[in-house]
Amino acid sequence: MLYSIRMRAAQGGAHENGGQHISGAECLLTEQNLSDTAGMLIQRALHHSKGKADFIRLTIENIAEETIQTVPMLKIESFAAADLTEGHNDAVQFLQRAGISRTAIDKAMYFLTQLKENMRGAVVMDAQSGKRLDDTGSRGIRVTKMDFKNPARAKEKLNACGFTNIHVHEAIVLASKVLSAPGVIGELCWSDDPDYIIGYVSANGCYHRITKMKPLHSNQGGRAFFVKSGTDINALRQYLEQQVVLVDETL
Ligand code: PML
Repeated sequence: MLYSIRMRAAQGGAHENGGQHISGAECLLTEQNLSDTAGMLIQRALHHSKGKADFIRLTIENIAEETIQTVPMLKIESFAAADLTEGHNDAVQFLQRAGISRTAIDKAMYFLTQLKENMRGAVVMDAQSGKRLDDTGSRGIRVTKMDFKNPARAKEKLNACGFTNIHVHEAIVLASKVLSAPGVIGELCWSDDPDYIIGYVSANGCYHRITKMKPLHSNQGGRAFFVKSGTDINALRQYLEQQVVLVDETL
């Protein structure tokens, strides 16, 4: 039997009461591993580069096995950018190759670099016009209920290719789920952690990992999903927030 465990942590009280988002993480696991993982997630919330959380929410939910969907892991390619301009130019190129317009890309870049407050979820944009299509405001759409199908095996494979940190392990799971969603053709992301400047573009079955996507010490980061015109945004949100997905690196 599988359980979903999710941690969300904030400083200054709960998120819904104005607390500043500090950390979030999740995995799917068996009952035997729940307690250890809960402890690990709490430690993560208490020791974060964005500060010490004073509000931590842990959610544990049983998952009906027959509802789980399995999707392939994206392949990963790494690009060493000399500076931010080169990193952003690389990102533009990968997104354009997927058929996303320059207007939409520029709007997403502008959105992510101008964020005034921390946005935990993602914005959804029309891949041609760049119009924001979700109605979630500063909350954004939050991708949850996902993990590797076999976490030990997948991490071993990623580590062997030099992708050794928790950011890339978690991001590849999320990006694989997002690109498997109906209507999504690309994603642009960089972290809001002040000490983490790597970001990625996922498109065309590939996670393009780009080494410089934002200035060091900046806490402006987030995600934009690009969708085909006519995508059913409610169905998309339901898939991203509710559908349990396992990512299989052998497919
Ligand atoms: C995040 O952790 O918020 C996003 C991380 C994006 C880059 C992960 C990587 O490939 O190192």
